[in-house]
Amino acid sequence: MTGHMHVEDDRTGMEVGTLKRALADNLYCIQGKDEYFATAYDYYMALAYTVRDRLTHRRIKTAQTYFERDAKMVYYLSAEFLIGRLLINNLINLGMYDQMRQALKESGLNLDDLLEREEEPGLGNGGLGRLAACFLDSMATLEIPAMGYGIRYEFGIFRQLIANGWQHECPDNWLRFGNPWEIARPDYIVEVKFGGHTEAFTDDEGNYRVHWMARNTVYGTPYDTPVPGYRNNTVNTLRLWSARAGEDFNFQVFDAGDYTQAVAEKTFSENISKVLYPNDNTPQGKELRLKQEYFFVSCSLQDIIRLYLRKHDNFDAFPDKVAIQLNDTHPAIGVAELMRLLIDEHGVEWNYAWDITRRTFAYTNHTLLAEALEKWSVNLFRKLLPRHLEIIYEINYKFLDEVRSKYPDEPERLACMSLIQEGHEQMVRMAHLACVGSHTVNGVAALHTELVKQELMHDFYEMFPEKFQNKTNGITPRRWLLMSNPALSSLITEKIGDSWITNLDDLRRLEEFVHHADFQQRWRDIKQFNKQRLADHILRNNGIEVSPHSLFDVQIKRIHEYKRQLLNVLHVITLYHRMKANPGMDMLPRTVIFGGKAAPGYFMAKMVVKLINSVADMVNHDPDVGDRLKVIFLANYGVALGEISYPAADLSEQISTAGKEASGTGNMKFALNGALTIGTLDGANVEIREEVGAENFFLFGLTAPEVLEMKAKGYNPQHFYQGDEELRQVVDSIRSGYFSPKEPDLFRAIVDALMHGDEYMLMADYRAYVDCQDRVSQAYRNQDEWTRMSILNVARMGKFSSDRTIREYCNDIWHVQPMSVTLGEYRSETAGLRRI
Ligand code: 26Q
Repeated sequence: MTGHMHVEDDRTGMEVGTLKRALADNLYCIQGKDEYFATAYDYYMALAYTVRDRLTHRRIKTAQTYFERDAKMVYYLSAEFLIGRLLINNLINLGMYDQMRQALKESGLNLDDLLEREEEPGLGNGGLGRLAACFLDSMATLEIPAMGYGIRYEFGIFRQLIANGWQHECPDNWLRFGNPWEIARPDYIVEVKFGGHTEAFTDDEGNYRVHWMARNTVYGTPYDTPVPGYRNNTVNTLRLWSARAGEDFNFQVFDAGDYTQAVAEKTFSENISKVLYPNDNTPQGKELRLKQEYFFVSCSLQDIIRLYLRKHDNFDAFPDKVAIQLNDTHPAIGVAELMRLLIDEHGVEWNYAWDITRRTFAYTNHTLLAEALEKWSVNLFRKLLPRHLEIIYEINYKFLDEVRSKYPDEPERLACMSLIQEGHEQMVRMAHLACVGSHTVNGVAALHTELVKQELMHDFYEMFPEKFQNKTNGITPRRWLLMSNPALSSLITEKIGDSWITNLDDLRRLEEFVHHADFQQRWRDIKQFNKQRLADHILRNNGIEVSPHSLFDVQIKRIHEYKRQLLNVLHVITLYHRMKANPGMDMLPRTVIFGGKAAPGYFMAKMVVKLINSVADMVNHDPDVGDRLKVIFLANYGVALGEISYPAADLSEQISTAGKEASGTGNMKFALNGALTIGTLDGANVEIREEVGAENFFLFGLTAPEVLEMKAKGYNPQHFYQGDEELRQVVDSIRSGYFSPKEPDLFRAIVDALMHGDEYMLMADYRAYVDCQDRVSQAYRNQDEWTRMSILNVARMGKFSSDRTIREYCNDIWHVQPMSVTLGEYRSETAGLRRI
């Protein structure tokens, strides 16, 4: 080291020369390679470690700042964080993208090639997990003292393979080559107990106390991943817990001689953080899932209390220093766990503990599907968490007393509101626990919140109206525009400056250019360029050539009946029949693109995947169709594939049955990238339409009240079948085996679902949808008009930045303030070593 060089420049500097040397050092010292032996993956790792060093410096400063100033902290508890690839995000947020590209170039390496080497962490299913990741980005960017807590799944969401049109699942062994972003913290290991029984006793002061004699212990090791804000010095932490069996595992059982049982259970506790449950909006009541939930919640709460007690010696200030957000009911056991920790472990008295608990937690609801509300059998609870069951009973007893005194003449309310559902098997209702134990309950879009208040949790709303709030979801403009659509970002920045990146409302200034012919032309060229990029991906992966001049009609999201991918297929088949009946007809060329995973046990969803692929096979190879229609199923849809799909879409399919999609966030990613939406009045579509203007949105279908009304009057799907010739043809062709000639009965279940019951009202909405699609095609023929609408959509999407959402959580729920981090120099003499 030369004498005059700053220590900071040396270890964490961002100049091209410094970066080149750091890359070489990391390749040598961490990967243990030189240029003769290094693989592309080694270069990727060296690059990632070089970035991590810059993050670490800021992360330590951030933690120090929060600690020294005893900041009120937000703890976001979520069973899922679908963060996506980190390298490019970290480069951009640290403001070192250009320098790093240059440093690599001067070292003979190409950044784009290395970016592709990163495994995508798939630690989530879909919307809920991705929302948590957008929130982390916004909290760091807004300088909010915050930490995410979750599970370090060894296997994330399965990789989807399509073979012969069917979905197959492959384990996602994402850690096999190592993860350069995480740092293990074995010094913060915590113990989590399971099973056994409880014993009451009287302590020295004569108080009633309970001892939980657990059957076994699992250890949680935290792994920290840095979360940088956009070009500030804040680097927050995502702390994920990994499970290990205890050393002295279960020795009582050993003594009893049941050796095999003990060893089997050891594997069982190490299974806790093994795999993400791949269900989305359909909870599976599996014992291992409940263990996962309790495991990460207990680890996190113990960690939160440990951090709090470094600055405090009693719990008086706990709710003023700690805000805990429950991302759905998955961490709702936290309500009982905090009570247990306060009462049993820290000797706090019940009423005081209950007051602290309720002032600490807030709960976000993400669903309107009554069947998707989490419930756990009381027997399972008793077996796994006997102390928590006692606490839940006690909470319930006191709560039902309140209900009784508020509504003395309405005893029927008790059964509806109880935390315990009676019946042949008693169940714990996690949403009721979360609601009773929180100061605030929020929905994720305006319509959703209204339906939570009026339908899903109406009794609770009547009893605690002040608890309920709306917090419309948002997405981070860093990942979903700046990073994934560099061409459009540059054009926008050229015209209005770059303030939109952290103040998305500034996109409004694009409206000024909406009539400029040259601006429109560049806007179109960029969409064309992004479509070509997706077309290349499709050619490589599906072997189908699609025209970037066709309308790209895209539906990418988890496969679920309520999301109605099947309605989209019915439209595709309609277009196909029209061309078969009239081969020469002038039809607007379309490429209809689907992507999404089906839960492995969800039969109907898997049948829909097969149907899409069967229709695609028929349509794509029919010479009568030619270039006018192509159908593509993109395998293994996830964050990375979303990043190339949203920028390439002309049309965004948001067609759920009204009243079923809580919010949707894909709808926002499309619109922010200049796609127009065809959609129902569901979830956040309502607010998107309000913002972009009804004239720039293709609306169709029943409204939520109309759906309820039609069902109440006795809905008969066959009425629509009889009354609509095109619909009849479509259903008949599926039923006759037209798309499955070798197995004519293959899609029987799909046809039956449509014709009998049609729970999601596809038949009722079919005509409105197809007519609306015809209007879309007409509109697309006028490219100037379409481009104008596309620009206005982007210009008016400001509301849907997750920065706005997080500001609202901070002001209305968490009551936390931003805290800026000042970056001192990195000096080894002030770092950790001097303490040793
Ligand atoms: C629960 C118990 C056992 C196993 C699995 C689950 C489970 C897992 C994931 C239940 C639900 C989910 C995911 C739900 C989800 O993604 N909901 C979506 O949340 C988005 C963010 O708020 C909304 O935009 C979507 O509308 C909503 O569907």
